[in-house]
Amino acid sequence: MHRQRTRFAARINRIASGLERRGVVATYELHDRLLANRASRWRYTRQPPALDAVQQRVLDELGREGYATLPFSELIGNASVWDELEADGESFRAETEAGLTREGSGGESGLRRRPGKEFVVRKYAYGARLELDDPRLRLRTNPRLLDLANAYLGLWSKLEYVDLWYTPPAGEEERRSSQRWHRDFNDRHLLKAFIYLVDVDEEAGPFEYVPRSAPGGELESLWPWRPLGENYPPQDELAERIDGRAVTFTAPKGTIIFCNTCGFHRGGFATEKPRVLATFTWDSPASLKALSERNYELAGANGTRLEGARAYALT
Ligand SMILES: O=C(O)CCC(=O)C(=O)O
Repeated sequence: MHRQRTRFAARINRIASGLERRGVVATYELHDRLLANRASRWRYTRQPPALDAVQQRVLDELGREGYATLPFSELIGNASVWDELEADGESFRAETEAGLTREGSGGESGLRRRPGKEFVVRKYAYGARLELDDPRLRLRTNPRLLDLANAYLGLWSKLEYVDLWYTPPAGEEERRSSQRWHRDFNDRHLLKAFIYLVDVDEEAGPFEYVPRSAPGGELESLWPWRPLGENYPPQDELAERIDGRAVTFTAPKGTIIFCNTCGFHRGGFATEKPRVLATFTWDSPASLKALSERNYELAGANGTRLEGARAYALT
């Protein structure tokens, strides 16, 4: 009797989660095709950003390869913006290393990690409360970045995720989770930026990417992106199919990497040295309606006012 009940409960759960999945996919498709994204495409078309030559080059590379990389200072010439980010990175690094030392001696570290991806320490993880006039948010709404994201996605995007990451070296463990090849589940319209805050060589777990594997690229049909689809293919088979085409982003501190992570990517497999970076994700309103969740909320405006695409990205 008990066994039967358990089986019955498992079946009901399967049906319920199957229905839930279908509901999520249907909500996403509806918002992508008709509701939220249509409105945000319309806003973009009415007020397209004016890009300069550097932004245009990044946009062209992103369109062709699914990624683009350049020195942060080439994109954002105002040195104080970099100085602020670098200082933020340094204090996060110091706090994290102090926490890891406490953890190593059996104490409470107070470090933030996400379940399933414990190998990355995050400044915010979920539930950050950011003020509009917080210097850390200023970079995130910097038009040099946001205009590019919107031009690439062809709509007014939402800033979904902002964070600093510290990946401690883990020796030669097995690759886990996002250290393995995968497509991100968040959205079909997705752009991430990773800004290296330390020099990253092979031992610091560089980001890696398969060019032209995002939707629209010639490798899109390899285990293609689907809402809630299978996003981790068999690793050996994938390696065989991409046949050495992956790019490894070993690069100096101050490098920014833009990429569409609907394409295959992996990273953060730091073996000997820590990796510290800042990361942002822009996606479409449809994603926030169905597939993803912001990792921050706005705590208050303190008299700062944003308008147009910048306000839209944060609300
Ligand atoms: O840590 C990395 O380099 C990869 C991160 C990643 O897979 C992701 O942000 O989706």
